[in-house]
Amino acid sequence: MNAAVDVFKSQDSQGCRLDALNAWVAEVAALTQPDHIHWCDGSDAENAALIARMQADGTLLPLNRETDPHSWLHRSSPSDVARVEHLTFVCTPERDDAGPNNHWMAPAEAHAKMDALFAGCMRGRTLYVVPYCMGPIDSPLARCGVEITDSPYVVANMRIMTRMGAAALARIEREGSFVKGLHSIGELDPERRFIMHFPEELTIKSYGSGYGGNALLGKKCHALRIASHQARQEGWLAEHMLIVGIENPQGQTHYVAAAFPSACGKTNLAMLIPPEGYRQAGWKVWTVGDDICWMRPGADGRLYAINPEAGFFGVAPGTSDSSNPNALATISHHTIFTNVAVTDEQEPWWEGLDGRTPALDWQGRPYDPANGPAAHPNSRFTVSARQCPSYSPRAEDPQGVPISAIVFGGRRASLVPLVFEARDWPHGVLVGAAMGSETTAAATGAVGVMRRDPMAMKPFCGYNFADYFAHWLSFDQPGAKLPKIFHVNWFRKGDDGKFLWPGFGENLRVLEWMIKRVEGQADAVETPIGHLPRPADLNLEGVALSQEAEAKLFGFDRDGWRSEVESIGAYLEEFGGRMPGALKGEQERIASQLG
Ligand code: GTP
Ligand code: SPV
Ligand code: MN
Repeated sequence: MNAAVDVFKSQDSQGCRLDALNAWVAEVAALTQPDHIHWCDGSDAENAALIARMQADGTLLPLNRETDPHSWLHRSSPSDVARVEHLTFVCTPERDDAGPNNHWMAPAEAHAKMDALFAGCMRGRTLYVVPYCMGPIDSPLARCGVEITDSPYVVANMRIMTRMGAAALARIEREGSFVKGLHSIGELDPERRFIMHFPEELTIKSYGSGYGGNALLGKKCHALRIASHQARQEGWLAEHMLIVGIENPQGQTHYVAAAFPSACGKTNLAMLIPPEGYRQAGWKVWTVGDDICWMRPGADGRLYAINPEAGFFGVAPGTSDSSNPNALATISHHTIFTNVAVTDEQEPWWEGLDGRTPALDWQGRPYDPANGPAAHPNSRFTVSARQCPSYSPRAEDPQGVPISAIVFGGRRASLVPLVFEARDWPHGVLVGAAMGSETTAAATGAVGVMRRDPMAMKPFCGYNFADYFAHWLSFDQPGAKLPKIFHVNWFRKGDDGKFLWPGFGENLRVLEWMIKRVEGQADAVETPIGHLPRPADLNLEGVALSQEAEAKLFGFDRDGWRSEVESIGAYLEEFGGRMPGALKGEQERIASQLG
């Protein structure tokens, strides 16, 4: 497959629109010195050859052919298991354009640093040119990119996560523009690992990691950090949101977009299975996307959204037949598992799956509870969205789906009630900007520490949050028919430290209330923080909530909110004069109502 060093894709075409791509590939090849260059076409034959090669060198380990046909296990380097936010940079000419929410480096310095790492790094390796499209290939909302990588594992994952190959290359040839992503796994040395973004140059350089968000450059690097910058210039939004369709018994479907921080429930909500009573009544749930949402106003003033991805890179631990049967069905074949455990029958296994005891842990050692969890807490599956039983028939609609409600949420053990509704769009933007959540294993560092994570974009916004909030506020224009904005918290804990809300499928009860609010058919109580339902406003039939649970999930703690809103004010201050006055005004208004 890699016999020829084919630097140029179409050398013979005159004035070809791939000139820029050809020139870049030649430049990167001269820098990185690969033994071979392979242009990916995305075909089955190409994928089979890559997989055979990875099986031969141990990058992919076979799983049980009967229970998990065409699925593979990848064990990463133990020091390369999550995103590295402290090594991720936004490199704008002006530091202030990246904002206090990003690590910043001057572009020239960052290029020099990265190019020194890339020099000669592909000697003895194959350079893969991976053309991809984020979004349905025929969608005006979609955008293309090309990732150059020396990792066949990255190629195989990109093939699942994006529209990769010949069709994407044809679109790039037509449009002439694309995002450039250069990636090498390098030596997988955490000391020589950087993820650099150059939004003005539509360029990404990533070195030293093979992990998802650091290495699959179409995902967080392109579809969020670079795309958020483009979206601001072009009048749309690139968000860390799932997209789900909720069909009521009358057959009407409302689409909801929800931003929760990493490992806080997006995949689960996107694939929700209605509780028994709802199923019988005719409720259905349709998955459009589980991680990223691109949306823009349509001619009718509503926001229309696409999922730029073609697959799911989902958290394995906690996925079970009771929590997420749709995910379990989705990953029953043609799935790449990364850092899960295996049973003695070579079946993939993780904490929360079932009562079995695994044979080998995620590092391939005989399982010993003294070594910690069998599966890494951030172990993941990569799988095509088309395998999902609830995959929406509208998921590939080039025009996107109209959004009725936007939901923000995080892990908040205390204070924050189950659900509340923002008064209007500017208040909703404040609710998103004020989001807080306890950190998870999706990024390296301490787990369970509360931090501000506005709109679940703290690790992913490619520019200054103050400008980002201003961009959000700018959608509130005459003629706009904007979604209602809500905030949820599935993770409120009781005095015993246990979750008070059953979560998962039961979350549909909360979504039903939201949809009824959108339709003007449900009640709520007005408080300074927004509209809260009373327990009677939700359908709680069949849910046994203790008195403590009911009080905490539906209660409004004025004193607690007074200090929360004060801390939100202090957070907004961190952005200085660049913070839009309208947002500070919202915060001040709520603070004064709280007294
Ligand atoms: P990323 O892929 O990192 O962006 O994460 P995500 O937001 O898609 O998170 P995911 O749905 O994979 O959930 C992460 C963890 O939260 C899993 O262990 C789930 O079991 C757990 N979880 C999801 N939904 C709920 C819920 O409603 N209640 C509770 N208690 N846990 C949940
Ligand atoms: C997240 O961390 O939010 C993920 C996984 O969705 S990654 O692709 O690694 O960013
Ligand atoms: Mn995510």
